[in-house]
Amino acid sequence: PTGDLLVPPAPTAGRAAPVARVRLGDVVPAPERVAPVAGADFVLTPDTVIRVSPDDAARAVAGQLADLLRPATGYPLPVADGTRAGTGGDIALALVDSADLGPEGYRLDVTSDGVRVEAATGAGLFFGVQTLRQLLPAAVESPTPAAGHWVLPGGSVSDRPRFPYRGAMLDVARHFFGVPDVLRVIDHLARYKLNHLHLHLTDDQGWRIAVDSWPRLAEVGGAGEVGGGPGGHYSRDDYRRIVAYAAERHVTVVPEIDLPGHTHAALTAYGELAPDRVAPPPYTGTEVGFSYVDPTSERTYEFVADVLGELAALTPGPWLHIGGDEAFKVRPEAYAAFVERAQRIVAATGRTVVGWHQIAPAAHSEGRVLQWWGTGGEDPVTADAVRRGARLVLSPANHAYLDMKYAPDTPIGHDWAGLIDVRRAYDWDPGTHVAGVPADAVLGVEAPLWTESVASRAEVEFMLFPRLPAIAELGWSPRATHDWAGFRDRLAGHGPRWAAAGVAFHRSPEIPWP
Ligand code: TNX
Repeated sequence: PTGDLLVPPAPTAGRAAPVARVRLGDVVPAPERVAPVAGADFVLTPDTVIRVSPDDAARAVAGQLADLLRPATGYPLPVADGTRAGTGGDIALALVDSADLGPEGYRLDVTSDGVRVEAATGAGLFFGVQTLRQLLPAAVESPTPAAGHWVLPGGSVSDRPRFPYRGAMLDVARHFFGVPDVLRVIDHLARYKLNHLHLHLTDDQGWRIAVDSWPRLAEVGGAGEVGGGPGGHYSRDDYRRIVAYAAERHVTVVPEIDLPGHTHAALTAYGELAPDRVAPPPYTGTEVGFSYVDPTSERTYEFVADVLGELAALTPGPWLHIGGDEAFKVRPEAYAAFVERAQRIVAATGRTVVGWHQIAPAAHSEGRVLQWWGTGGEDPVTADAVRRGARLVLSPANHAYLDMKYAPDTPIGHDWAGLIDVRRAYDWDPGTHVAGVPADAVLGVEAPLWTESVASRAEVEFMLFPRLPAIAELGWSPRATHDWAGFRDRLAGHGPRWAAAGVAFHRSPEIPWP
């Protein structure tokens, strides 16, 4: 009877399991090595147990795996200590001592007997689990029980990232996004093995983080946004929640306080920081480059030290981003002096400074990172800063800016850096992109989402998907895997996953969606 086709066969020993519909290589970002084995597919059943090596990192990832799989499968998937060889039917997660997997790598083995993920760290196990998740049918993304043959394709994957820094930026200043929206973005990063969330916390239109020593920044400076909406800000506890949720997913939060320009919202709260000492009215437009804090005033540096000090205390990660872009009204010498002082203030907090590449002319400071958003391939000033010791995070605006339109008829977004379809987001090489910058000076990649025209969670997702996975693949996958046709086909399989998960996305015509 045809009705039987809908019922998953009972996976008793000796019985042929259904063949997986996802192939082992259908993973985004592309893994370093994939070796399929025919006839070795694994079937998840109501009796599957998740077994872990007896340590907290493996237990934590096992809990996350169970949380991912339970809603759609409806299976109990208990987590138990002890990975035993020779017991069939289980998923094992094991921390192992292995130098070649590195701090984020993993190995995944699928046989008809069981699944095993090995890594040297919790992060590696977590990324291995993201791969495992993509190898199950798309229906696994459903938040409610779904019909599915829960089959994983047989074989092994061994994998680790090309670059240590793989990120996305969310501009919460132009439009404010509440904690649940930010947590959902973190989930999206985790799916694609991105490990940094850059929060653009301040700009002309809003100041989004509570600062105890300067309370009006958030109370007054946070009460608006582009277009005149109510805005908002994160309390210290909100911010801690975001940081903790990210950390559980091996994502580091990179907070940005944009200085000395893009500071109009701060000036509305504290006129004493303004060059003319007069607090201006709020700004709800989308121009850039008109505002700055007075670089000749000592009060400005007290403000910078107080804000960055509080932010460092709330932020366990190593980075503090000081912005530095588009301070058009500050003369170059005053600008460089300001940046050098801000870099020293960051160093005093024990953190490493990140800034947009405009900070390149300033003196080097230990470890500093420039976020490059140019549109060409030539930038002698940035290349010189790299020779003086800076490293780069690449966010070329004409490839990686997720606020650019996909096509002329994209309903939201900009086009000053051109139109960015999926192929344009994918077809460049972070290792060779900027002339005179060697691959070993490239820390990684980041896809920024500016939000002048992006006002809701659905609009965020529409701009992220399907381009974010392209940038993620550039950050993670070895260059040898780079291949547009292959990427396009792998990416196509993610449409049904996003649909099942309720994620809005742009149905780019270049992708052969099923
Ligand atoms: C430039 S690129 C900016 C942002 C805007 C963005 C819009 C950079 C560091 N600054 O202030 O939001 O363009 O695409």
